[in-house]
Amino acid sequence: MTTSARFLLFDPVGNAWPAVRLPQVAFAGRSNVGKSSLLNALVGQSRLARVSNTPGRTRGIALFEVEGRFAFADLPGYGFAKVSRSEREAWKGLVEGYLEECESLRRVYLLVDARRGPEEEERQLAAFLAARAVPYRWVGTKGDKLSAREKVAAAARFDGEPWLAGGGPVLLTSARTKAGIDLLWRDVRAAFSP
Ligand SMILES: Nc1nc2c(ncn2[C@@H]2O[C@H](COP(=O)(O)OP(=O)(O)OP(=O)(O)O)[C@@H](O)[C@H]2O)c(=O)[nH]1
Ligand SMILES: [Mg+2]
Repeated sequence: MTTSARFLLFDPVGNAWPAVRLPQVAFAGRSNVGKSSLLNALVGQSRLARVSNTPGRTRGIALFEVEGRFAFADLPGYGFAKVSRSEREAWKGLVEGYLEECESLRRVYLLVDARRGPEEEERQLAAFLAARAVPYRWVGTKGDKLSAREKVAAAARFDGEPWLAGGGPVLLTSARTKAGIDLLWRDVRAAFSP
C-alpha cells in the first residue's frame, strides 16, 4: 500500500523546522538503525527518505508531509563513532532543540536494532523525553535478521524499559519484510487522533 507523502524540507541547523506546523511524529535512533528505511516502509515508497550504507549520512532533520495532514520527522542518527566532538554537540543541539520545542510533536519512535536492544544512549534519550512528557515508543528494527527464538529474546531486552501514554511491548519491525508495519501505522494513527 502506498500513502501519499512528499518531502517538505531538510533542516541541518534547526532554523527551518519551526515553519512546519503540521502535527508530527519523529523517528529517532542510532546511525544506521533503519530510521529512513522504516519511514519509507510506512509510506510504501522506497526512495522518499534517503537510505545509505554510510552511517551518519543524515546530518539534519528531514520532514515529510503525509496524507496532506501530518508530518514525519527523520531525525539525524547518533552514536556513530567517527564523528568529532563538535559534530556530536551539533547533533545534540539540533535534536534536543527539536524534541523540546516542537509543539506539534505527538510521539517519538525510539528505534533500536532488535539484535542489540536499548543501550545507554537510548535510555538517555528516553529519559530526556520522559522528563519533558513527550510520549515515545520503543521500536525494534531489522527484525528480519532474527530467528523466531531470537525475536523472543529481543523482546525480552525491552522488558522493564519505561513507556509513556499507554504502554505495551516493543514493536518489532522489518523494513525489508514489512513485518510490524501495520501495527506501527495503528500506533501512528493513534498519535494523530484527537
Ligand atoms: N535487513 C534489514 N536491513 C535494513 C532494514 N532497515 C534498514 N536496513 C539497512 O540498514 C542500513 C541503514 O538504513 P537507513 O534507513 O539508512 O538507516 P538510518 O537510521 O536512516 O541511518 P542514518 O540516516 O545514517 O542515521 C541500510 O543499508 C538499510 O538497507 C531492515 O528492516 N532489514
Ligand atoms: Mg537516515
